[in-house]
Amino acid sequence: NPFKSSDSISNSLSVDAQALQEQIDELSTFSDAPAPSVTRILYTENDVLARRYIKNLMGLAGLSVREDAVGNIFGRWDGYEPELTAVATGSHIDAIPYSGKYDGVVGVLGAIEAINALKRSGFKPKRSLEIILFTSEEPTRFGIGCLGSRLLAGGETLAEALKTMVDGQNISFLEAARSAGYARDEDDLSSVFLKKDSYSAFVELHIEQGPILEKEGISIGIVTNIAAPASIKVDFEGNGGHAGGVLMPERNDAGLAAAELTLAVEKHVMDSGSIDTVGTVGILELHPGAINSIPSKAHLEIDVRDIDEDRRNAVIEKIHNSAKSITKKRKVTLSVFKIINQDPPAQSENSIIKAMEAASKELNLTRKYMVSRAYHDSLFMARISPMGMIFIPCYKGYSHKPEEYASPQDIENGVKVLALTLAKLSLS
Ligand code: HGY
Ligand code: MN
Ligand code: MN
Ligand code: MN
Repeated sequence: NPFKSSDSISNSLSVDAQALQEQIDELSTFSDAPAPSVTRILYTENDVLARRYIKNLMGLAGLSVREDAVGNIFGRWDGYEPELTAVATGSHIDAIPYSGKYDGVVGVLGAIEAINALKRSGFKPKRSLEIILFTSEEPTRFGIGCLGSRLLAGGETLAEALKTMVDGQNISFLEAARSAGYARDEDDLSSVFLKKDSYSAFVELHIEQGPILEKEGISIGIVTNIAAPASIKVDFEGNGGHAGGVLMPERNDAGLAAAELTLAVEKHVMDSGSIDTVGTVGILELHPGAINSIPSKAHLEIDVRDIDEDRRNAVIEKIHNSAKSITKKRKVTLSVFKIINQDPPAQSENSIIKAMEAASKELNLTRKYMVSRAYHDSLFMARISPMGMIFIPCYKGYSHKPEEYASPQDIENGVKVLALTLAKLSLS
């Protein structure tokens, strides 16, 4: 191995930024929404086409490719001591409706290009390097985020729940998985669970999805911890009725109950005592959804996060109490109040933070420690492996919308830091 240490690699690393940009653009065409938006939902035809595109690039990079029962895809570069636990990296390529083309994608295509750059530099890994394409990071189709990485981290309750889970069109998870060529002849998904020490390190490259790096003109974000996400589903039910014929004192309007709870979410979040608490009602559906019919049912989905788990849980408690008091005051029924996920935050591993910092320094890139307010597959990989995340700036912090953008230079910087970090961790 011409490189006994990783610092001699930094000046021989060459990233093909143009090819990478072309791949990002080509991948974005596998979408159910017209450009520049991207919609790519788990197990849909465009998801399958995108997966095929990535598997092909993994093959061209000389990686051996395997897939698990739910479609997590692994591309491996064997090290010269293959019996050692491997170093992993990766991210996701699924995209929520009408979003952008960089979220997740930079950490998958960028990881393949990082491997290509290491190969071009003559580097030989001691620990094998493995790229993971997590099967679905977004919650869009089955209402729970990080489905693939939760299972890899040993999500027993999720594996059980998936046997009966259906999407908005009443298609079961297993049916959808099988339509994409996964979950053959097995209802039991425990084969997906990874053993505890499968990896000596896991590192994810991702756009910041926030404005700090761009605003401060800093090239690299070194993530110290990932905020704790939670999601809640709520249904209110009332008698509904004719918008003209029913006088106001006779009504128990489910839509108004949902509106009041939505404002209560904002109030409890704002009163948490910290700017780090955030809350969103991203889904609010009224039934029957006719202008002249009093809503008889309202469905809302609440996303609450904080870097402090107890503070977040206290807000959830208050939201639940508000839902109950609104129910009494408006004489509606609270037919559903279901916490879908209430996850702890994750801390990055110090040794990985040091490796990412050293890599950024060797590449003369400005860097900054920061929190990830978005969740990522890293949040769950942290349960079975030491974890680290590398952020690159994105335009005005935009994400989850078509204006999402990261420059080829910023992407190249991120790929180089990832490549150098993987090299260091592989030789450790
Ligand atoms: O919502 C999130 O934080 C992630 O981007 N899915
Ligand atoms: Mn996302
Ligand atoms: Mn993402
Ligand atoms: Mn994410």
